[in-house]
Amino acid sequence: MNAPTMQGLNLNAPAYVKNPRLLAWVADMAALCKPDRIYWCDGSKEEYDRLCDQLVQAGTFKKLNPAKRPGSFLAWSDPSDVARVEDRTYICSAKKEDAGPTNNWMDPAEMRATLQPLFDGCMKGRTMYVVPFSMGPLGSHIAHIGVELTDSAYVAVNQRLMTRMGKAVYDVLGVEGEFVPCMHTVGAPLAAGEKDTTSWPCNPKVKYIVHYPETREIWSYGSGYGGNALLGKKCLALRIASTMGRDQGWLAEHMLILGVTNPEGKKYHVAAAFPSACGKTNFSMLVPPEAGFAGWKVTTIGDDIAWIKPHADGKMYAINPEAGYFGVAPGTNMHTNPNCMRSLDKDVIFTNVALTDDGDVWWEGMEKDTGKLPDHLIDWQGKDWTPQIAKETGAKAAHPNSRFTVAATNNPALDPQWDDANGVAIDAFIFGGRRSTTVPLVTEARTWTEGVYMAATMGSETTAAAFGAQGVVRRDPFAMLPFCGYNMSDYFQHWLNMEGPIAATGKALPKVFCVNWFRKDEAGKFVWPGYGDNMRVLKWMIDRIEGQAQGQETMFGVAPQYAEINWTGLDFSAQQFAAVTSIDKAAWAEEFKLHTAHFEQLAYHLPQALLDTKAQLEKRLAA
Ligand code: SAT
Ligand code: MN
Repeated sequence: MNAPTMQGLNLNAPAYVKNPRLLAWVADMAALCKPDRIYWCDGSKEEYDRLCDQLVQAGTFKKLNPAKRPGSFLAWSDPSDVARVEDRTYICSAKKEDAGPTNNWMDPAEMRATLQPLFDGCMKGRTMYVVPFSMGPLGSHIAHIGVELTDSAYVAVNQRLMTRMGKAVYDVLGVEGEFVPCMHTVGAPLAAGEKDTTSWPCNPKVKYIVHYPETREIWSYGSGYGGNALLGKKCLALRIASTMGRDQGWLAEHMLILGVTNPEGKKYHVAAAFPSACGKTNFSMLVPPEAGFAGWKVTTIGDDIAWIKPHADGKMYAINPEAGYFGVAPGTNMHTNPNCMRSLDKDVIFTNVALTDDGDVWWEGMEKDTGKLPDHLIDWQGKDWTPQIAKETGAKAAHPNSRFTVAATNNPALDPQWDDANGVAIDAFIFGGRRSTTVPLVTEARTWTEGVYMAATMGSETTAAAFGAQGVVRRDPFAMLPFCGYNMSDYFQHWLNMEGPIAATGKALPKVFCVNWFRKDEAGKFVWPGYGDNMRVLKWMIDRIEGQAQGQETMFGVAPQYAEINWTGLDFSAQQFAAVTSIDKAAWAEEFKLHTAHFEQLAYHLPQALLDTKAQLEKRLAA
């Protein structure tokens, strides 16, 4: 044991931790945060079980009925701590322009001065967990290591499911290796001798989710919720990694990665970006329709984040930096996502779903599987719930942003290459938002630049994954608006720059598609069935890759002809097809006005190529 003491506190580092910079940093942070003790996570099953037991003792976890949901737990958060807090999330680059107009910015020195007194003593009465993790397959040249210091055992156990966490990370780190320091506290220190009576410690008043892109640091204060507290996810794998990617020539994206294998055994890989809570997990676990798709298989590499590197062979290789799923529970059922439901059979941490009378979990949407609502539940706030109460008050049993945390290895559709250190070669990128009007079901960009334009101008109706009004269209370029660690216009340029090195090898770039599963009719009903039927669109994309579908030119790229889609087993008329693919000239004229406003906001460093593309599209619209 290394045993330097900091102000009387034993650092207690295991002998296998050999990185002097890490040891010094933990000592410094312990001196600052003043925890009662330090615990170094080894990532073992034994440790996981022990920490889960402690969480049960503390009242944070309820152990679910082992006959119904073996190895699983339910946590209910503080009612104020249920989503990412974008207005409390900061990119503290040295220069404000480098954070850009879409990020909150504060001068790094000023932010450090603000955080110093908050972190001073913030872990009093609590344990500081040292959580080492690899984002990406251990030792992969595309992967990066992070170490999170947290006073939340909930975070430690979630990190074991969400990342490659534990002892093996120190072997990769070695003496010299680099890691991203991730500081996290729930911001609820205890007075001397005070017992913690809260089952979800957090700071309901003060929250800061802070990134220093130049020094690659993350400091998170006051929240225990996923995206604010599991710092490997949005903070490291997107905000910090996107800046690393800009500097080093790769991409960190808010994308699922899936494999599609055709009946002849040829496999394709697709990376797809959608804003939070737009069905990324469902799409990544898609089950092709039985009729018409015999022999087709979809497999999951990742459901939320992709790190993508161009290679000298002219292909772009992607890994999933994560090792688990932190997905939205409501709406998930055997129809929308059977693979996900099967993933949730055992060894799951649920957060903010409802508890059934027999010790299992429930959320809105599960009634589709059972044909009826449960007679009685305890809702996510610990209150009685009955169908009658729901009818009278509109009370939801599960919070709309309630989540499950589960290891990827639980997924029956897990891709055999999901943990491949080299990643998989991407054949197509898909960009999609949630739009009830205007944007067609699917179009293919005619050029790389047009694809970047489509992604850069993506809009989506807001959801419960972030605090704030729901259902308003906001521009969410590349589904990265809340997750890009630097200036969005520089990010567009970075994407445009990707074309050069690939084109120089003589290889074709991945195709780029824009999709919208969410068009509604006059009655406000979704026209496209979505879910498994999205396979029909995926198949058309593969036909395009293989040069087997001619498509038809539209103002906004190449669209499928009705006859090019495999309709076997689905009753979907040419009229319905027109309703999801039509381009409404007046609506698009309005849409382009919104693109103009969006580009005006992003004027600083906005690539001229995007303005030129807009002018060309408007000319096509007028023609
Ligand atoms: O950011 S989270 O991981 O909490 C969920 C999301 O918004 O995608
Ligand atoms: Mn996400």
